[in-house]
Amino acid sequence: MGGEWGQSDICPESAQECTYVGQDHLDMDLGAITKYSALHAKPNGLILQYGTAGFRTKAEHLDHVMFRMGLLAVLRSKQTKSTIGVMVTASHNPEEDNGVKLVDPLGEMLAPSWEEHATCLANAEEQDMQRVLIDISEKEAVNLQQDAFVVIGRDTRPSSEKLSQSVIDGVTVLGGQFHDYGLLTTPQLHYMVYCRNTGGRYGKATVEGYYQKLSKAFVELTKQASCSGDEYRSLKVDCANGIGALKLREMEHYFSQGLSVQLFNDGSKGKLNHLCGADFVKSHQKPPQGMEIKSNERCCSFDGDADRIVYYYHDADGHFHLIDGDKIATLISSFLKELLVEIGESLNIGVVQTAYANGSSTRYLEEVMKVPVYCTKTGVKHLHHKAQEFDIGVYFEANGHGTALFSTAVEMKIKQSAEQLEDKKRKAAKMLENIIDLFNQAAGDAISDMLVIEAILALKGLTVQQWDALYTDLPNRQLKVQVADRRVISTTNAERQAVTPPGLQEAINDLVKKYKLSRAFVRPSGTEDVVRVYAEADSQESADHLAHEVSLAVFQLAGGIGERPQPGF
Ligand code: NG1
Ligand code: ZN
Repeated sequence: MGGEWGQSDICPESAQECTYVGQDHLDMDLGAITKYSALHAKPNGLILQYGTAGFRTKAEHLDHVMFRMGLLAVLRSKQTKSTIGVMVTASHNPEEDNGVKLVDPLGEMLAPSWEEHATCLANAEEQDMQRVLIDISEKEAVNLQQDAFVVIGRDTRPSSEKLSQSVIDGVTVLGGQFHDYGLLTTPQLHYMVYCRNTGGRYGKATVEGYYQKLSKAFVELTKQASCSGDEYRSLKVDCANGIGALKLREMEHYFSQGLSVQLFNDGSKGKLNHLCGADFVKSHQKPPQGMEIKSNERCCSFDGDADRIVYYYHDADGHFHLIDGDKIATLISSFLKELLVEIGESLNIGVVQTAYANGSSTRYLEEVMKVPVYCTKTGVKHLHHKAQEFDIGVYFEANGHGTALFSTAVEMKIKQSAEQLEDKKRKAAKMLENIIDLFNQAAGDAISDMLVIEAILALKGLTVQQWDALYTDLPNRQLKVQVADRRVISTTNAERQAVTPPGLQEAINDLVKKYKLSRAFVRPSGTEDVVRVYAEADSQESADHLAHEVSLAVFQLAGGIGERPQPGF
């Protein structure tokens, strides 16, 4: 399955699964909806699913989806009586792709029941579209008299401008008000939604407001750093030829007192995400093209919509060292814990990871840092949700998507401490107050995370090598296997164990036993039509062998198609 319509095509049955039984509705201008919908007609037979990152596929198949997501955003806004966000992006996917996701009132991912509505609405044939729309309103008890407000952002893909216009058409035909922010990073759009729904308490809902809030906190923090000099104050940034370049360039002068950034892959020549960007660097474990790296220089890469970041450097022997989301989470949580000890607060701090987190990072956090670690299913909404359970929750996917969340009670407490405590403690509390401001608490944010990391390195006087040396990653390998229907694989225990097909988990257990310090798991991808295999072990050779053997087990037991997985990478 899959193939022709791209990565979101994972649920051909979903159109029939929608059980809407509608009646006419007087509060919608059905004539106008029909008329405009015809201008954004759905290609016959196209089925897409609202996956972990919204809808994603080739840009030319998305016009109707955009229009319909404009309609849905209005309904969600009316129902929640809040501003809803719509982001047009396909993140790290190739330039030809595009995608769309809705952002809920507190800057979070769309609620699961509305993901189902999104799928049904996107897949309804033209003649059924109105009925589905009405039925969603009824099911969700939407008051159609309520005002609606939608904010829209888009990345730099050539297709994004036109597609965001289709979203606007959908919003207006249902009588919604909107603000089009134009070009934004994904986390900036999340920030705007959060600001607008919290009466400006979180920040000003403008790009300028975002720059000012983050930069002020960053400059305050770095003023306190005793280490100065170029080594600490300069950073090379690979912007994946995407929106991150534009926004970082706009923002640069706000924080230049504390950090000087040199931008590469800024979109002036290369193609978006092509041989560059965080996803490329993480999955190929090598530096991006288009960036000259001298030994021990600190470098980082954003992905195409600037919600992921990874760091790296070349050592004196020319070896490449990747510092991924796990090590970022470790640096951040260690620093936060130290500050809490200094302030004398015993707050409940937790780190949230997925099964892809390197075993060494989990061990280091639990055994050395004594920080509790939790594992959730893949996809930031799961991590974000879990992180909200703590006073301070730090979450990162190994691929560099993550942030830290602070409960309202903690924010208040720290604010008070920053005013009341005696000198040394007050300084630590003030630092924590600024760190809280520097994090984008609505979503993982490459720009915000970069500034947090840079501030911590400067404050602790850590070089990139010292940071890297906190622990040594276990060698690991990720592979993809093509199967006829990846839904035959179901998992449990935060995706670390396969429940079906029968015999697969037993086979993996037997293979894992053959290697030292080993671990392996398989899961169906939520964004590609493949099964993902992950293995780690005490040596690269063992990790590679284990990954290959597990791939063969998947191929045999889960209906592999095409060529059998071959050894060697
Ligand atoms: P899938 O395709 O479900 O593995 C990938 C990433 C996720 C997340 C989503 C959304 C890995 C192994 N998986 O999901 O972490 O970022 O894309 O973009 O990195
Ligand atoms: Zn992204």
